[in-house]
Amino acid sequence: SGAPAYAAVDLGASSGRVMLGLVDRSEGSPRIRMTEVHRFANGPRPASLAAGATLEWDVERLSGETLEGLAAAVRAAEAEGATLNGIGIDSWGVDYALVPSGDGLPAVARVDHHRGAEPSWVGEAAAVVGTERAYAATGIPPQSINTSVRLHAATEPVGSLLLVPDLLVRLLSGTVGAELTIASTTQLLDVRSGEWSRPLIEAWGLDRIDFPAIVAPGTPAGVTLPHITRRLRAAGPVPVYRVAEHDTASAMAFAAPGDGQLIVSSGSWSLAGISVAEPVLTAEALAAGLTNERGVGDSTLLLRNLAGLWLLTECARQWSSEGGRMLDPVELVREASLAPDDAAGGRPPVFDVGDPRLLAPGGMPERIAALCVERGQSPPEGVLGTVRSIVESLATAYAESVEVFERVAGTRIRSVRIVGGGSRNELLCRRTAALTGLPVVAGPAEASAFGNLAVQLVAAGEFASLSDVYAAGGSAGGAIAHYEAGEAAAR
Ligand code: LRH
Repeated sequence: SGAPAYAAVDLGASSGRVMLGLVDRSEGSPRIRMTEVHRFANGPRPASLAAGATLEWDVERLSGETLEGLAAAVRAAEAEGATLNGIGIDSWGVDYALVPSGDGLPAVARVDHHRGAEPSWVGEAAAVVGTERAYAATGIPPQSINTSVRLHAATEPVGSLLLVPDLLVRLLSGTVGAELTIASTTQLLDVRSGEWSRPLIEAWGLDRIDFPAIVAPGTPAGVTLPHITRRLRAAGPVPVYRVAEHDTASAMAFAAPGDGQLIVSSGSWSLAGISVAEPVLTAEALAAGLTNERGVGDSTLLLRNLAGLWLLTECARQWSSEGGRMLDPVELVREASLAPDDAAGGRPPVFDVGDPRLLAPGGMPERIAALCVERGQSPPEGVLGTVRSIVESLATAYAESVEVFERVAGTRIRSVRIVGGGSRNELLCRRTAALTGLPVVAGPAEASAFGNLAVQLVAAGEFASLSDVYAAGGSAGGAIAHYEAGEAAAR
């Protein structure tokens, strides 16, 4: 009864949120309203059970916050006379749990954090399957965050491999599965067939692990288990969908191959990339460190995995603890943006935001200063100098990405689209427009949550296509600001 409502659980590496999407058909053409019903901070904590791992996620907290948010979604839907008709989960990539095989039983599991120290066997794993072979098979270059190298059969209890969203789908519905987009972040998926790569799994000695069957985004996963339905105080069992469970794939679900845009999903990470019809597996793509990950609708996302607002939140965390006063990263950027771009001191120092030395937490301002000095520049001055250096370095990396994708994919980029939290960062958008010389379209800020809803809405038959969903999404699914190929924002 009532208007249809759907809940998107979007777990980011620095914050999680639950959004309620309502389809309003009262005025002829449908409109989608998306409201936030729950938000919480997220981040790494020191690993409690160290078998190589140094950082982990607080899985109980993630599950608890997810359930609390879903209960809030049920209440918010009821307040609108609506019924919750679906739930989807998306999260950051690569991290996983190994849980006892088979359906049923809520999963209580350990999930290591990809920012933890590189396991000692990474070199060995890379030697067993050479870089070129692994890239040709999976489309993923060597990266210390890859699930393929974090997994080590000898130190892990054998069970089913569940990526984070699929772990939560199991908690909610009791069913086991592996959604395509999130599975494609592991470096264990065959880039052509979209199935687990048996030859690589065997070569890496991971064949005792159970790899659940891969399903496409939008596949129903079952309904909430009775005790979950009761805990959410839902009127009845709620359908659970495996959406585009990789947050990056959800954030980029509006993109289509050949659309001429460089998309930057700007959150804790910056994923700069393009949508392509076929994977790009050339030596040039490998040399540029490009990943081929799955997008919606049979597309491939060709991506550069760069640091993002993580640099800023880590600096703010350190400055807050040193200064005894909480500094808000958003406020810091606002203050930093008040200085003119070509202030007397000139351009702030620029460092490589793709440098793997920026992966781990701790000592971020010092590490950034060292990277600037390493490139023959002066270190950034003070808090605001460091903030400007971070923003300038991110914008520089986005601008370099235009050149990289034009060269490697042989395509022409005509505009830049910044989605995710970074789309609200005016200084970042303005500097990206200045350095690329291209128009920048910013938004939506909650791009992953909207993509999550979009896949559910099509799967449930509310809309015929993803583009229809985006057309009905207003600013929840579209632009929040436009920047000319120069400086100012036109609203
Ligand atoms: C961004 C992201 C990215 C990588 C990283 C681990 O949130 O999903 O695409 O996979 O997390």
